[in-house]
Amino acid sequence: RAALEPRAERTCAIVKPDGVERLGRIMHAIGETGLAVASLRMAQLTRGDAEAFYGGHVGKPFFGRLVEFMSGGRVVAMELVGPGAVARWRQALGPTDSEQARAEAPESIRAAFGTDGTMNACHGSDSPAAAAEELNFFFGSGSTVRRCGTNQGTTL
Ligand code: RTP
Ligand code: MG
Repeated sequence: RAALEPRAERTCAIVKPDGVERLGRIMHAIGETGLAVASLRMAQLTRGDAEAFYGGHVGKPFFGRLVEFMSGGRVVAMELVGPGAVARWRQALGPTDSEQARAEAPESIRAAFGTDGTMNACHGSDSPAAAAEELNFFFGSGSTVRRCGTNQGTTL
């Protein structure tokens, strides 16, 4: 019966600009989580987009660095769906700091693909409510995020 089935949850994953260079390998790692890719979009964030997306971090010492990084190249945003998607994806990512990930979670995506504390390959929503907001940011009908990966001018 539907009520007894594990509840399908959704999360917002982003392959950050440093991860896009190794997108194929990261997609393979996403496949290994068992989560389904329900939506996918390549985009180029402006500084304003990055400030809005990470608005909860305004004022933190790393905020400027984070905004420069996230708007410095293309990203790939995805909607991942499956039981416990939020926690499952964050578990696959490992700790925020890539060096800490290599020490504490060597099998994790950030251990394999991240560089340091800011350039850490991928993002994951930290709650179902955050996931809903973030998915709306990239995939909602009112999204103003600039698409790329079209045949009309993507610059590699
Ligand atoms: P995310 O939101 O990207 O999935 O990462 P998170 O939850 O693991 O970490 P959070 O605290 O939300 O930080 C957001 C992103 O800001 C950058 N950051 N840099 N000390 C630093 O240089 C620093 N701390 C955080 C990272 O890109 C981090 O993922
Ligand atoms: Mg976060």
